[in-house]
Amino acid sequence: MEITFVQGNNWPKADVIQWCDPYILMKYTEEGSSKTFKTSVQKNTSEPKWDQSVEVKKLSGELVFECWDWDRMNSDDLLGTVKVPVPDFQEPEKTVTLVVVLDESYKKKRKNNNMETTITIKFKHSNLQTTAKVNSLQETLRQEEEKKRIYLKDYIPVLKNITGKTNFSLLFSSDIFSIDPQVLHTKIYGKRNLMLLIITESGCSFGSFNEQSMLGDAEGNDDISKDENGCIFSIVGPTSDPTRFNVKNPNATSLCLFNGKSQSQDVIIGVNGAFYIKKDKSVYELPSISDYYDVGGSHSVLLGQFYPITFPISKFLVLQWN
Ligand SMILES: [Ca+2]
Ligand SMILES: [Ca+2]
Repeated sequence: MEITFVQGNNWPKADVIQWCDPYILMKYTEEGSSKTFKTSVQKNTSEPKWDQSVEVKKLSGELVFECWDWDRMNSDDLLGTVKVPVPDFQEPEKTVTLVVVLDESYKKKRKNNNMETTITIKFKHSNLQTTAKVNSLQETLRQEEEKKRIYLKDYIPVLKNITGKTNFSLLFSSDIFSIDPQVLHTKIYGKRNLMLLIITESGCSFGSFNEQSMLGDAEGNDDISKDENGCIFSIVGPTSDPTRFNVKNPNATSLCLFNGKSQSQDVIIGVNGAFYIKKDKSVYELPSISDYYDVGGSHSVLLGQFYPITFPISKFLVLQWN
């Protein structure tokens, strides 16, 4: 796991002339041994920003964060402490803001005494840990699949028509997983006959279908770069009836899973030229859709409005058909 010390807020005055020189000393147990990690010192501030990370393995017990003021002439001042159990979470990363239990003598020395003194810490699993966590949810996913078969009851005949296939299994559901590149990679990489299915809060439902499997590129993105039978479709949307729109140029990259480095940071997965899904569970349609897909004109066929308008997603599912 990677632990990142992001920032502190509303740290108390701890120096005579200047304010405070914050650093954090983290005490933890790694593979059974006691360890410490010290952040850099931020000078003369109540709002330190560290953005500093440490890699830790097999933590146990609790994490102790001691909040200190560095002093040039005297020994440093311990301002307060916060203790938390080693976090257990399924999503790839989790950011928490912890309230520091301040020493009595510093409680009246904050710029804003109505607000707590806090530290913000980000915990991030390594990719391998994320994969293991996601795979351990197989039973949950099986139950979710049963629920989604009921939920999709009215759609299934249409989806069969679009794919020409007869049955599906559920690989991903935004109701149990976060929309994250590593989680999606674990579930869909190398698999054929993938369908993205999006249902927006405004009631549109649409998606994509590809027969080919994803390949990785040098930048860590996964895509399907050639699929003659690739399509997007609308079930409920601006077009009146469920419609399949075929790809115009099978050589153009279609389904694409972004690693978060290229593209904008918040685009996670999408279909080139058609639509993209963001980490914040929203989706948008691209004006270039008519260049890539046989949509018979340039009007929006999925959502009714083009980017930069984004639509909150109610459900995002990935199905594998056979
Ligand atoms: Ca001091
Ligand atoms: Ca100081």
